[in-house]
This record gives sequence, structure tokens and C-alpha cells, in this order.
Amino acid sequence: MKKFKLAFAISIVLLATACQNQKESLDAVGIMPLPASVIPASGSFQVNESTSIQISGSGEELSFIADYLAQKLRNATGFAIPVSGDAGSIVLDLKSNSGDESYELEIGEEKIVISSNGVSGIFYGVQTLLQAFPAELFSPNPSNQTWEVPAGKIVDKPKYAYRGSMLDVSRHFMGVEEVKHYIDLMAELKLNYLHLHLTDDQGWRIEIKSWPKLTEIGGSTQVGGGEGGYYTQEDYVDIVKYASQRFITIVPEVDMPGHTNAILASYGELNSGINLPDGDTETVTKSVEKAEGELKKSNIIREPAELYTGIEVGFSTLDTDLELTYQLIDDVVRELSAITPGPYFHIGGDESHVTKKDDYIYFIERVQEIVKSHGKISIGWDEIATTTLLPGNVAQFWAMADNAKLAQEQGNQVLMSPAKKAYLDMQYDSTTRIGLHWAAYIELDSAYLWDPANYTDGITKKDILGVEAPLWTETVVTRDDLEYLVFPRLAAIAEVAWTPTEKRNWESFKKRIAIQGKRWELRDINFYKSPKVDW
Ligand code: TNX
Repeated sequence: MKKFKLAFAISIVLLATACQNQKESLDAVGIMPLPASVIPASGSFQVNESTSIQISGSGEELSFIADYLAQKLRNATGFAIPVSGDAGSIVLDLKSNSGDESYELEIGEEKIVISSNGVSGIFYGVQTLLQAFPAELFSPNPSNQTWEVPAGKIVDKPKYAYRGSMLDVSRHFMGVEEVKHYIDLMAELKLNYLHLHLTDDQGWRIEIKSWPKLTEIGGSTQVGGGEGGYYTQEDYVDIVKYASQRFITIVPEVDMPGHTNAILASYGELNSGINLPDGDTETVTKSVEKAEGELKKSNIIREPAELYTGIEVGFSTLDTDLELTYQLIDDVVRELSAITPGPYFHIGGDESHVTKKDDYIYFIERVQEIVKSHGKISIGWDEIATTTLLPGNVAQFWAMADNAKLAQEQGNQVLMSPAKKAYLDMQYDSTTRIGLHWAAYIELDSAYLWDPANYTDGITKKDILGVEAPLWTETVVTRDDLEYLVFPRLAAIAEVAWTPTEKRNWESFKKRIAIQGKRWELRDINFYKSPKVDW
């Protein structure tokens, strides 16, 4: 009997240790996206009243990161977590400032060191560290528990240089606070580009001082007829700054020559009169017919188009023969480039169904020159690859593999946003309450299980700038709507863009996304509880 008791006691101890080990292992904490390499060690680091952050290296950006980390730790733990250049227990070691995004995170029992040759690398190391804590660290309220991270070493770097998402703020406008909220959630997933789709048929969303009616009239409504809205240039600068502090570069898009009804409603003198944006399919079809030759441009009476609040696409075009069109574009690109520190300017170029092919080619080639003259690199939807691209410009693949190939053959890179995988506005399944499904239903596993370098014939890793997940907002009205379509799929896309392909694994992702789900839940993020995951 005694023997039995002893054996029982030993097995309880062993079991407890095993459980503890499992709980404590650094490769089981649920890091999202999965790092390139995680080597667990025994033991753990515990945050307590004497924990402090040491900055090694200089610069405003590094101080910002230290405060960012300190703030998160303070919120959850209630400890003071001072930040200084003096010896501390969590060290942010910026070894040089070469813009490197890779980092090392070493967690020992006494000390945590995050080191990198770039501030963005330090920032990503901090994101990984935060995720190594219990999920409650993400709660806005302090809780009483042991704040432990398992020991080990992580060596990590991104697979693709461009890891992005897009918000369509035209179809439904989103205010500055909403965009910042989105930026915060993107940053946690190590995404580094936010593409703002600032203009479309339904609304113009950025103040242009030399063409004020673009926002006064063009910004005054949205899908469904709501009041719309727009960013002043000051708002935009504020967003750019907020994003850059989180190592996210803003890519502004002005969609043209199609998707331009808001421009044509604002300035009648630009309207060639082939836009009849009544929204019903019959009218749209009529306007397409007109564009195909019925209308003699010499007979045009130029007057403002009506504002459009439906969700049809492909009925509008700028007049590519009109010099005033290029004056507008030059002014818009100049004003917007001046407040955009990032390298890219997105010129749209999609679904210009009522622009004649030759006119489209002339237009896109001329607009690329305008963008270049203001010091920016053009990105455009894949249709732009049917024109001659300037060296370095980028085609964003969304629908047509042939177009991606045309870009590649011209020696230009492709940004991968295949609608069947990366479109966040697609429904999860036929019962999803919002979203569209023209490209596909995209369940979480489908958003995860693809490889950009193996998706389109002839397009391999070297041809790919990166990956972007767009959220079109025809059906997205509130923050809850946005969160529901974006999460958890954005995490899947982030991992596609960050993690080495050979390390990616759906079973592992499934476990980690359930932990990520807790982090979202604690902040009331309205994510979709995919039935594929044991939440
Ligand atoms: C196609 S994707 C569009 C957008 C729509 C989207 C809806 C692309 C370049 N154009 O205008 O919002 O589908 O999914």
C-alpha cells in the first residue's frame, strides 16, 4: 500500500512537471505569425515590481518602442516598468540602424534581450515577446497573476518585404480613429504596408487643396447614401505618422481612369458624359454601349455626373483626351506625394470597362510618368501590366494571371492579392451575414493554405514584392463588420507573408489562432469563430 502511495505521488509530480513544461514551452505560446526559428529552453522569466526596460542604442523610434512595450506591460501587470539607458532586465539592443527587419529574442531567467540591426526588427521582437506572455497581457485591465514567459531563443525574419492590407475607405468611409485601430491590429501581426483606397465612384476621401470640390461634393456620400466623409490633409498626416511609429508605410490610392464617378460629379468640366451612374444594371450597360463608339466626343455637353451610392463597378471613366484631366492628376499626385513619405503611389487602373483599350494604354503610361515626376513608384491593379510599365513599378495581381505574367515578362514585380485567397471582403461561406462571393467563399483554411510563389504559372519568389489582403467595403459599415471579415483571416495572410513556406503548417496555425483568438477576445475584437478551429 505504501509503495502504491509513493508511486502515485511520484506520478502526480511527473504529470505536474510535464504539464508545466508543456505550458511553459516557448514553442507552445501561440506566436502569430510563426517565427523562422524557436528554440525552447527550461525555466522562465518573470515580470515583477523590479522589472525595467533598458534601451541600448539611440533614436526617437527606439524610445517609442520601449515606451510601447512598457505601456502594455504596465496596463496588464500594474508594475511601474521604468525605461532608461541604465542596466535593466528587458534589453532592447539596437546594434546598428540598417533598416533590417530581422531580430533575435533571447529569454533567460534573469534577462530578456531583443537585438536587431534595425528599429523595425526591435519592434517585431517586442511583438513576439508580448505574445509569449499569457493572453491576459492583451487585456486593457490589470489582472492578478504570475507574468511569466518561457525561456528560449527566437531567431526571426520575414519572408516577403511587403506585407500589407488595404482598406477601401471610399465605399464606406472610416474615420481616423477606426484606421488607427486597424493599424494597431496590423502591427501586432508584423504587417508593414497599409494601402488606403481613397477614391472610387462612391466617394473621394482625401482633401486636395487645389481641387476643393473633390471632397466638398465627391466626399459627401457613400454606398447606401450615408453622409460619407473625408480626411483633411492634416488627418492624413496624422495617420501616416501613427502608422510609421508602428513601422507601417501608407500607400495612397487614387483609382483611375475608371472608378472615377466622384471626380466627375465634383467637376463637370472633366466629364465626357459617358457616365450614367444610376446604379441599375440596365443604365450601366447603356453607358458601356455609349463608350463603345456611339458618342462623338465633339458633341459632349460637359456637366457634372450624379453622385453614385450603388455598388456596380466599371461604368465611369476619365476623359483621356482632355488636358484638364492630366492637370487634375498632376495636382492630386503632387499634393498627396508631398505628405506621403513612403515610396509608393497606387494609381488603380482596374475595371476601366468604358475606357477604350488604346486610350487606357495612353492614359496609364502618361500617369506613370506623372507619378515618377513626383518621386514615387507606381503600383496599379494587374490590368496596368497590359501597358508598358516603367522599371520598378508594381502590378498588383487580383484576378488575371495573364496580367501578372505580362508584368513579370517586362521585368516588373508583382504584389500578390489573389481574390480567391486574399480578399477579406469575400464571405466565409454562403451563410456569412456580410461580404461578397464573386471570387470565392474563403474559409480560414483556404486563406491560409496557399503559397504566393506557387500560385500563378511562371510567377516565383523573385518576381514577388509581397502579399496584400484588401478589404473592400461595399457591405462593411461598422467596426464590428470590419473586424468580422478581417479576423482571423488577416492572421492567416500575415503568416503567408512572414513565415518560411516550409515551416508553415495548418495544424500548428489552428492551435496558435485559438490562442490569438483569446488575445482578440480580451479586447472585444469581433472576430469570426471559424468552425475549423477549436476556440
Ligand atoms: C473588384 S478588386 C474591385 C473592387 C470591388 C471588389 C469587390 C478590384 C481591383 N476591383 O472595385 O470593390 O471587386 O470584391
